[in-house]
Amino acid sequence: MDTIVSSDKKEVIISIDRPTVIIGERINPTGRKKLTEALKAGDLDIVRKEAIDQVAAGADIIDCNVNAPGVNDVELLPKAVKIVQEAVDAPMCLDSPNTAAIEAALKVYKGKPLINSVSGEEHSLKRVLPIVKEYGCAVIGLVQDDEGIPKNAERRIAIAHKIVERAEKAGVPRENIVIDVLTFAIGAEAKSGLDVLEAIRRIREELGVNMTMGASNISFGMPDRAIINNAWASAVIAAGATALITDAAKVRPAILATDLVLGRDRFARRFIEDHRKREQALKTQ
Ligand code: THG
Repeated sequence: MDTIVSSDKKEVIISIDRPTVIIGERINPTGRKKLTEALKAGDLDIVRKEAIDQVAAGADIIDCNVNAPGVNDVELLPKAVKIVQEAVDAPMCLDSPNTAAIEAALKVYKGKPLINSVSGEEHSLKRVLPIVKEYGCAVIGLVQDDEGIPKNAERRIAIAHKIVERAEKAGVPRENIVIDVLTFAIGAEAKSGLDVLEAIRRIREELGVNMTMGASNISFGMPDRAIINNAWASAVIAAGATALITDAAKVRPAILATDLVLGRDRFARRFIEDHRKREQALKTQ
């Protein structure tokens, strides 16, 4: 199953038969004071720079979240979209809990974006799916419902089924849904990792949809986060995730190595190319 997202200049295909797609997570004020302050002041210079740096680091799609207390993202998200689309060719993932901001951003976006996100919660299904249908975009389906993030694999799988069914009823084809199985921080919920891997395997078998996963949430509150994020990226890709929301600069080498050992990098072309680039960068330092 192919999930296609695009800008006016570039198309990206998410598929189990292709290399893992990297959704760059860095345009997000969570845990970033400087970015939050800049966004409050309406200053989008960091947003532009992050878009350019992430593409240089190998991000395929740029997630854009400018939602923070004190920021009117109905106004700011469309501005950020324009700036990112001027700066880079990569398609975007429009990210906001505020449906009005998503709609405002869709009005100016050129191409077919990914929306982050709809969930299994009633209010979300009702509000977001009609917009996804109207604009013909793709959407991330968070495996979470009115009772919160499930604490076992079974419930995660059931919510994934519910999201796909409701989307198809609303006229959104299955290939435009990318399920996100969501994980807790490993420090808070030790069994969560295994549940998520089981859910990914079963959802792939039962629904065949593409799946994404934030590869940085699992390590919140732990030291050496990059090591944990890399291990987690390998595990979820091996289980069947096809797109990761992550920091390309820190996690891409591990993703390429995982694609290589899983036979998703023909002739090791991508891995070797990336190795050469890193070697070159070291030499010119
Ligand atoms: N699924 C979906 N969307 C998501 C997530 C997900 N969006 C948000 C998040 N998870 C992915 N994005 C981030 C962004 C930042 C961080 C983690 C995940 C992060 N920030 C550092 C911190 O908070 O300490 C600060 C980074 C810095 O200063 O450079 O870790 O799972 N669909």
